[in-house]
Amino acid sequence: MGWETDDPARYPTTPKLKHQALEAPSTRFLALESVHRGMRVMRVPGFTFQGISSMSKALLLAAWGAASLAFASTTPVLADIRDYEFQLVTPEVNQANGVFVEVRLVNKKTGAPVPDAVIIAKRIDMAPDGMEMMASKIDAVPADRPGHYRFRTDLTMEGGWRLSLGAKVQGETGTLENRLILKAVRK
Ligand SMILES: [Cu+2]
Repeated sequence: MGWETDDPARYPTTPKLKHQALEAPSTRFLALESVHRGMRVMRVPGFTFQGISSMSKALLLAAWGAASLAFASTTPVLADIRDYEFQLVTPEVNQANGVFVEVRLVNKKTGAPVPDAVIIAKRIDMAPDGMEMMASKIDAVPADRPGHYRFRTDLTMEGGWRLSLGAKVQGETGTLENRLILKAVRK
């Protein structure tokens, strides 16, 4: 049900670490959210942010700073990796077991296909239809065009599926993370 990882020898991080890396945005969000919660707690009637002691304000600002720092430290400079994007070749796929989902990786600035990326994480689930727990097995299989990446999966139910991909792009630092929505339809 979790992320499946490829080529562990090449990227010898544990699946858990990878999972965390891929979930980093929500972790960061939680950090910020907890600061928000703290501020909300301060906003009880007659006890406004302005009303709290300068010591508490300092602590609050420190917490905010720590959260921002956490944001920065889990987000390497992604100016380059953000130039890339996975795109679905076909947004509608036959609802069946053993079907293929194909994506292309493009450089958004040039439109050029990008070959030889290494898919380090992949997951497919029915999050778009409110069934994030409903994940299916997914395997990378060879694609016949450079810059294309192909997966075999079981689309066990009609409806919206989310394909989440994590990839390393040759010559770029950071990890590309994309979530693509496709539709499983009866043909
Ligand atoms: Cu479902």
